[in-house]
Amino acid sequence: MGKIVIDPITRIEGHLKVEAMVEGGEVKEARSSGTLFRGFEIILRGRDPRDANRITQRICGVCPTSHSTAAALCLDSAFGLGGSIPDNGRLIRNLILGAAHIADHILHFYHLTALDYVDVTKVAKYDGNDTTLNSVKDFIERGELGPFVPRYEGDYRFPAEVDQQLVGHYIEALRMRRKAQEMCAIFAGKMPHNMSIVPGGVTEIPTVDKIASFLWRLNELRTFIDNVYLPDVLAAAEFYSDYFEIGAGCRNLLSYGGYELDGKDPDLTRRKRLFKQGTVSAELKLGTLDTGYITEEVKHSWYEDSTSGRKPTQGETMPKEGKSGAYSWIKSPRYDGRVYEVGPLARVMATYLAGDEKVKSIVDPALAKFKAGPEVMFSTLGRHLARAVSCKVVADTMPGWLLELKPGEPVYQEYEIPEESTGMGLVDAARGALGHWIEIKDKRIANYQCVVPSTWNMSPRDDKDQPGPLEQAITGTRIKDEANPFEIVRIVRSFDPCLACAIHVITPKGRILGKYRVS
Ligand code: NFE
Ligand code: MG
Repeated sequence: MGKIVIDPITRIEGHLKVEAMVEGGEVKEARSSGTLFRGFEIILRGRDPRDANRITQRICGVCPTSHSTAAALCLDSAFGLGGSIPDNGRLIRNLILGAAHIADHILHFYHLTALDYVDVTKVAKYDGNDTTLNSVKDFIERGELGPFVPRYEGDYRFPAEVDQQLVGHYIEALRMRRKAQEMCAIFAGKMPHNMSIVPGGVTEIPTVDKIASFLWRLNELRTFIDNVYLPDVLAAAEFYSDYFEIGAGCRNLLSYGGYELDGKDPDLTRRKRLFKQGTVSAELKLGTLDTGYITEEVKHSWYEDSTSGRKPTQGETMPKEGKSGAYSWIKSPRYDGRVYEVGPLARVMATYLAGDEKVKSIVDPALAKFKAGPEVMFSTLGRHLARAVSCKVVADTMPGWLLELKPGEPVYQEYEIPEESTGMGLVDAARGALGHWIEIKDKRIANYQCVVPSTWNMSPRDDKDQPGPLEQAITGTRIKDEANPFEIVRIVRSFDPCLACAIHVITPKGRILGKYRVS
């Protein structure tokens, strides 16, 4: 058996190593390792509970908005505010999170994953007047191809003019991301780490001026999503349609849903949301979400075994570097003892199976184009398509939220920090189900636990030795050339991994824990 080691995987967030054992050109076994230890749950202990909202945002520069949303929901519930956030506060939270997700999905498709399918060197043959493409051509002629190389050489299949067009979209997408970040900042105070989302609501008030500033940017982004992003994903699906059959993984999906539609139900697992909460099985059956089934296991992670299998409410983060049999700093979250994938695929499929007309009206025609049914969504391409659908659904819903805002009405609900309490915040981050849990004693944080999307997806084997979602997705893949395993990186990137989030724990002394080879 040959062994492929990709360390680190580039064009993702953070330090991920993937090992694949290959025999007869097929991956027989895979291992996903988070190789950098960090420490936020430990940092939070003993602090004012409100600090959770500021500090957990620093877990990650890509998805701080999701962490502050989860923290605010967690603190709302701990402070007895669940179901009583003023409508303006609820809507502004939705708008900030939606803008962040749009920026994030565009970032992932164009700047992280598209280069697995697009051959940038074809711009060398460009002979038109587009100044952007001509400047890329100049770079190619000078041999300055970063950040497009180094890369594993893919089996690039687009005709040259489609490749050229996609490189133009890569550059255009940078401008689009900026617009989306500006939208966030209008109601978030600043980006990337917002100042506005707080327990009780938000601190930013709506004005006609802010609504108009937000709306014209949103309109531009919606035009880009409809005319560029979604068509580009469908073009990738057309030329690389075999990736509807590659990288399926565990075929269990878990969604916390997201975007409060009325915010009234204190139970977050039942609250009315744009994207639905639930589980999705391989048979495409929708199940109800019960957070009592969530545990984190650490048999193969560098943490004390005595902490394994606990629910997040009792969770502890006790590092044990060098533990035998372990190979990752990522824990293994499990649901009812089984392996679940989270992400746009989970939230889109949960919402689709709940019969949502808007989601069906995008997914069904897209699949009809390929004469395929919803079962093909369990795949590399299915993840990309679901991400674009998720992006479009949020963007198309946001103008309605803007128009519901009522300048002059409250954005925030007063509260007192309780002596003792517990709380839970659940929301789908861009990369999937994100949960925060708090225990408060003497008005301070006694325990805080984050169970994060990439922790689910990149998890190593669990206490029953079941491989994690990414490990399962890679296993069974056919590899054409072991020295150039582009099939593996395509699957890995379809999950949009974020290792900063997945581990959320740094050594205080900044000690070197591993050496990395860039390939
Ligand atoms: Ni650091 Fe994160 C998102 C969260 S991911 S990107 O989206 O929460 O695992
Ligand atoms: Mg955690």
